Amino acid sequence: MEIRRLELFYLRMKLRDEFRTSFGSVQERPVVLVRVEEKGGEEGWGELVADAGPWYSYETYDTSSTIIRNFIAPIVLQREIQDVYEFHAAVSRIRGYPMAKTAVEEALLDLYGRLEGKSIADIVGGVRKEIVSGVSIGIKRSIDQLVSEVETRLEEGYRRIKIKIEPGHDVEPVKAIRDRFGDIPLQVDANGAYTLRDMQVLRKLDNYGLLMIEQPLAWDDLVEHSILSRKLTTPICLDESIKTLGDLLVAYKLGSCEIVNVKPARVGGILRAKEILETAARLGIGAWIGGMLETGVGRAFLVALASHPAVNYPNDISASDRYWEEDIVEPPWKLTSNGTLEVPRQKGIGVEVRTDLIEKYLVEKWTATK
Ligand code: OSB
Ligand code: MG
Repeated sequence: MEIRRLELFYLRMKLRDEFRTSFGSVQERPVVLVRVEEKGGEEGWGELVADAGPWYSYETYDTSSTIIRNFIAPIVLQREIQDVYEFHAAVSRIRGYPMAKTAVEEALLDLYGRLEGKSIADIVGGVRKEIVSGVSIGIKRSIDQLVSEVETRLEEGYRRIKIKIEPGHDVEPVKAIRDRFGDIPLQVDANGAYTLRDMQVLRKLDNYGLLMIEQPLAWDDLVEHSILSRKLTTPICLDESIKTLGDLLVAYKLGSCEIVNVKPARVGGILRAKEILETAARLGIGAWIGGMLETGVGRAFLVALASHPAVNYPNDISASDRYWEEDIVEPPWKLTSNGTLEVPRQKGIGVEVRTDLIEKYLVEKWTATK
C-alpha cells in the first residue's frame, strides 16, 4: 500500500446524555477521524478515541493527534507498507501512545480490507455472525434515574448491564438493581476508584452475584489486584491495567484477574488486541471487547474483534443510538431483536462514512501528503 494522503478530521459531537464515571464526565465528545488514501484512490477510515483530558489514560485527542501529525503520518507516507504488521514494526519505536497508533492502524486495516476484498472480521479471525451487546451505564444523579435507565436498556434488548461505581455509589445502586430486576447479567466498573483499604465495601459487593468487578483498584496496578482477587469470589476484570500482552502475562502469573476487557485503543491496535485475545484464550482468561464511546467508525472495529472465538462474555458495544442522535456511518449500528449486532462481511469496515455529517460536525481538518 502506497499512501499518498493522510487526513485528520476533528469533529465536535454531543452525546445524547452526559456519561459520568469515577474519573469524570463527558457530554461534548471530541472526535478525531483518520482517513488514509492510497495511490489508486482507495481510502480507509479509523478513529482516535482519546478524550479531552488525560483521565482514562494519559492520552488526549490533542496530544495524540500531535503524535500522529509529527511522528506517525511521516512514517506512513514515507514508505510502501506491505501489510499492517509492517506498520506496527515501524511505529514500535514510538513509546506509548497506543490510541494514536490504533487510530492510524485502523485506517490502514480498513484500506487493506477494501483492497483485498476482506472484512475486518476476516482479517482478525472473527467467526461469529453476530456479537452479544451489553451496555455501560454512567453514574446518575439518583438511584431512581439509574433504575429507570436499566429498565429502558433491558427493554431495548441489551443482554448485559454494566454500571459505573465509585466510593459512595456502589452497594446501594447494585442492591437497587438486584431488588428490582433480580438475577440479570450485571457487572460494575470502578475505573480504579478503590484501594485495598476499601475491603469492607468490596466484600459487600461480592455478595451480589456480579458477573465481574472491573478495574476496582489503581489504573496501573497488578499486584494489589492479585491480593484482592484472592479475597473475593466475584471475578476481577482488568481494563486500564492491561496495556500490553506483557501486562496480561504478568497478570496471569500473579493471579490479578480472571477476565480482561480488551480495548484495541488501550493496547495499541486491532492486531495487538487480536494477539491479546488469543493469549487470553490459551491461558483460560475470559475476554470481551470494551468501548470508548466510539462513533460508528470505531465501533466497526470493536464489532469485528468481538466476533473472535476468544470472546466469551458480553461486550460494551451498544448500538449507535445509545450515544448518538445521528451517527456518522450508514447504516448506523442497530440492535437486533435478540440483543446483538450483526457482523458485516463486506470489505473493510462494512459501513459507509457519511461525509455530509463529517462536514456538519467539523471543527478543523489537517492534511499531509506524500
Ligand atoms: O472504563 O470501560 C470503561 C467509556 C469511556 C472510558 C472508559 C470506559 C467507558 C465505558 C463505556 O465503560 C463503553 C462504551 O459503551 O463505549
Ligand atoms: Mg472500564
